[in-house]
Amino acid sequence: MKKPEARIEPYTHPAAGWGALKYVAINLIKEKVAGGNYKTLFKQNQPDGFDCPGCAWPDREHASTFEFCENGVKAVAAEATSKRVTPAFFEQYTVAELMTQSDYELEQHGRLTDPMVYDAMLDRYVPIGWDEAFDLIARHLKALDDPDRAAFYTSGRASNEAAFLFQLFVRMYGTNNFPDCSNMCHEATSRGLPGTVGVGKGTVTMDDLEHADTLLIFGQNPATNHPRMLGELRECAKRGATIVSINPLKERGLERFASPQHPVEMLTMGSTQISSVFIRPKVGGDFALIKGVAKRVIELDDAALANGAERVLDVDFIAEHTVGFDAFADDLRAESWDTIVAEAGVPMEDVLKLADIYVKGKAVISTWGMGLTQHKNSVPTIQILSNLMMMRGMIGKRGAGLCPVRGHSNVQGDRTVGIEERPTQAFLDRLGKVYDFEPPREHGLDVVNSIQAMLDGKVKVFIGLGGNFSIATPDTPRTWEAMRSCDLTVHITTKLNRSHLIHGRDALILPTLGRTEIDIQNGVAQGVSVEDSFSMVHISYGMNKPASPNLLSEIAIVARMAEATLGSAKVDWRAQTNDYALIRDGIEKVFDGFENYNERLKTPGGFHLGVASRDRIWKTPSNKAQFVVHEISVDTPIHRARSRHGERLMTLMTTRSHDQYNTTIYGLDDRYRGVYGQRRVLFANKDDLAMLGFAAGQRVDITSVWDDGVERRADSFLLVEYDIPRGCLGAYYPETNPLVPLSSVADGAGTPTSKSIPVLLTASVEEAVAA
Ligand SMILES: Nc1nc2c(c(=O)[nH]1)N[C@H]1C(S)=C(S)[C@@H](COP(=O)(O)OP(=O)(O)OC[C@H]3O[C@@H](n4cnc5c(=O)[nH]c(N)nc54)[C@H](O)[C@@H]3O)O[C@H]1N2
Ligand SMILES: Nc1nc2c(c(=O)[nH]1)N[C@H]1C(S)=C(S)[C@@H](COP(=O)(O)OP(=O)(O)OC[C@H]3O[C@@H](n4cnc5c(=O)[nH]c(N)nc54)[C@H](O)[C@@H]3O)O[C@H]1N2
Ligand SMILES: [Mo]
Repeated sequence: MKKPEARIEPYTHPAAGWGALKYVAINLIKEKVAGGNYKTLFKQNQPDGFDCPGCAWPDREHASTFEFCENGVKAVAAEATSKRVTPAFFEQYTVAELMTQSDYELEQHGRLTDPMVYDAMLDRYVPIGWDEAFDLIARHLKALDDPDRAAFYTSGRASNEAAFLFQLFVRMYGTNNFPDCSNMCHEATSRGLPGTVGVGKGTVTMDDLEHADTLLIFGQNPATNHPRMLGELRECAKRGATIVSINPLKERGLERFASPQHPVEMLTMGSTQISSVFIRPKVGGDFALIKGVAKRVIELDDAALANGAERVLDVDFIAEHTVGFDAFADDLRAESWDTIVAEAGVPMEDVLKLADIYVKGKAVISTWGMGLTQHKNSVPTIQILSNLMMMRGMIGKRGAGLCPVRGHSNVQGDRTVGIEERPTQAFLDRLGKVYDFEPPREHGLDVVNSIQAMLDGKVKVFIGLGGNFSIATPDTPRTWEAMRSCDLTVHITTKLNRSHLIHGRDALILPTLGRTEIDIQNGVAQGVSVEDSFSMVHISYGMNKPASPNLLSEIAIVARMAEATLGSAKVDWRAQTNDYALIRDGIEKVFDGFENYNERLKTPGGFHLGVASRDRIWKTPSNKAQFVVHEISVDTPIHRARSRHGERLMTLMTTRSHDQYNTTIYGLDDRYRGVYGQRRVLFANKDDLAMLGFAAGQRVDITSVWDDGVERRADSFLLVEYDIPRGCLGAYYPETNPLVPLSSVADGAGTPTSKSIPVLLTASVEEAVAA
């Protein structure tokens, strides 16, 4: 493979546009997508096609026109690649040899074709029959003295059917140990919102987006991670809506956008301005910023009241629908502006400007991504944001609402159908009744706690339904030690990744169909269903020929694991595999909102699952939306580290580049941020570079500051001068995951704090040696 030229070159064009088309062509060639599979791209998100495995942004009524999305194409092309990882491939390399390849190289080998088992004598993966593989799993699971000694991971691409069957199998086996990617992603949303509005999901739909006059986009980079969202934002901007980006970085894609859907814009080299206002808190400054805005709303309302002007608060909404407002308002009045400004890292004018925009809005939507959810105070941040929206009744009315933008295409659906380590007793009662068994009642392990339990010798079997656990998770060396201490690791997967190489004593790689592939069971093509960020559930049918005749669907793999482990006395697992409609019947019986599931999936575009808070029904203990009081913490690990190390202490955020899908690296460019041919870069403020005595272009080593005596480092990052607030640094995930301490998590959510890592920089040892 020719190594691409590494360079830094600021990007001056609008997002998407011709640049995106060019990159699409490059990707299709690189992935060697076979002729017939090109047509798949045009069936993405079509009524009779498949759900894009890219992201969880909803589809415009599962659109009838082809919605062009560069990163959607990359996701599809990665699955439709004609490259294959066959048993012959595994014969060529020992696992130790494969370990020397980069994550990018591992991914580039293509689709896995056959089930493989680890042979310790050879240090190689060798072929295994499916039956033997399931027997091996069953033997390990049955040998454990307690079902809680196994952990069952789910990544958010798994369909509702696969996820539901997986949780049924695991709960019948006897544990609630369900670490999932959501634990690292929107967990703070799922834990925070129930405390304020009762439901851990967003309240808006596409119709609301069409009627909003103000959009506040917190900590999100849609041009890269939810490109189809830009099409919607473009419409909003054209309509005259005010779009504010609240982000330490001025992400290029939120400035200007050229829509490939609109030929005139493309041909005239035109573009649409997206965000009109950029508010740039320091990393982790959102809680203080939002609290400042809320305080200002109170001040404006007090003034309006004094002058007999129109109230700023929605007093009717507050009176009829909420509890706790007085204590909340008192706390805001008592909060110090100095603390707000210092902790938000923005000038007072910015707080006032944001408050002004918010109170002028008649229909305000707040969206958010990982910039809000991966900090120690993420749960309070989500709660104060929903409280801010409640102050003006911006929930459950047309054009307004809460809009967490999920990551994986079915991460929301997986949680809906029971992938949840902290299940409610009511759900367990119902599941147990429908399937005639006594489910485990104790709460189980999330991602971080699973890793800790492995380190403590308490979890010995790991089974992963998709994902790349060893790379996506924090504290890489400790996580690897944890995984290697297992008796058995199993990965149900489409492509080779590092997690397959960080294995237990016994290890299996079980290759599966991707969502773009035709899934025939019992002679009939099966569809699966997924739920997007707007709680729309729809069916998805694969179109491509499977990558290998020896692949099983995820559902078949789960069912056969279950059958081998538990037998078929309670559930006829084979029947479920033969007809996925039977699994949906089960989902319908266990969960509200899925009435006539199979029938309703036939509606083009699917159906809305119903979100109580959207209808102003508050599923909280008080049956009202709740205002909650949180203080601005000035004693966080970051504060403590800074008091020890002074201004040299930096806060590091880890984000995605434009050429990756989480741990899957498609290419080495991040063109909107001007980075080409490399990933080990570190964005830093010019004044910080001067203060630290470094220059752009120099390489540095990064060390985390944590109090457990463990050295955590990531070496040799190229310093790039960047427009980022002082005291903050940015780098890509997953290269920086060794820096995230396992014990550094969001309070109440357990999410690794991947967006706020206290670090110090030193000149790279490599560089020092060379000099
Ligand atoms: N092409 C592509 N699409 C994807 C993915 C992918 O990797 N590639 N991943 C999918 C998944 S699983 C997810 S969860 C989503 C992720 O989508 P995003 O939420 O957009 O994820 P990130 O790139 O991690 O970071 C988002 C933004 O947070 C900002 N940020 C960092 N720290 C802070 C902070 O303290 N405050 C604020 N306000 N902003 C901050 C960063 O500058 C960045 O713009 O995308 C999904 N879609
Ligand atoms: N430092 C840092 N760490 C982070 C984040 C961050 O922003 N910063 N983000 C976090 C977030 S938001 C998330 S969601 C996690 C992601 O964590 P994961 O979901 O575990 O990771 P992915 O990279 O999405 O998983 C990719 C792998 O999934 C497999 N795969 C792909 N498609 C399919 C399929 O259809 N079926 C099956 N069975 N397997 C498939 C392929 O083998 C591929 O290699 O990472 C988290 N980690
Ligand atoms: Mo995610």
